[in-house]
Amino acid sequence: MKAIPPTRKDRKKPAPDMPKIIIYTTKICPYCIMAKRLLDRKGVSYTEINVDADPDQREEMMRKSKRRTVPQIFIDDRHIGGFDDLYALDQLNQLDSLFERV
Ligand SMILES: N[C@@H](CCC(=O)N[C@@H](CS)C(=O)NCC(=O)O)C(=O)O
Repeated sequence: MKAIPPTRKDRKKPAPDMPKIIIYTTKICPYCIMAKRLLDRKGVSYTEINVDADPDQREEMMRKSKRRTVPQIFIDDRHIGGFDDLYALDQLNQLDSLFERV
């Protein structure tokens, strides 16, 4: 059978150049839910690391953030903090620009 050349529509779009967002969470955590809701509203994708059953990841979260509470949010290697910090950045209109790369 003859191969059909890809149409414009079939061609893959380049992946958007988004920063890597990591959110450390636990299962029962209202602040984590609020933080994820805010990120969802922003339409950004993120990696969630649940530290409930993973002491190594919890250790890493505490080492990187110097905090014990969840959530802890990182955009690329920049530590944002918890939900309050994320929300405050958004209120100051300083969050959206962190999702963009130049
Ligand atoms: N101000 C923090 C509050 C975070 C917080 O209190 N998280 C709770 C879970 S929802 C927690 O980690 N509690 C355990 C602890 O305080 O050690 C934020 O906005 O992220």
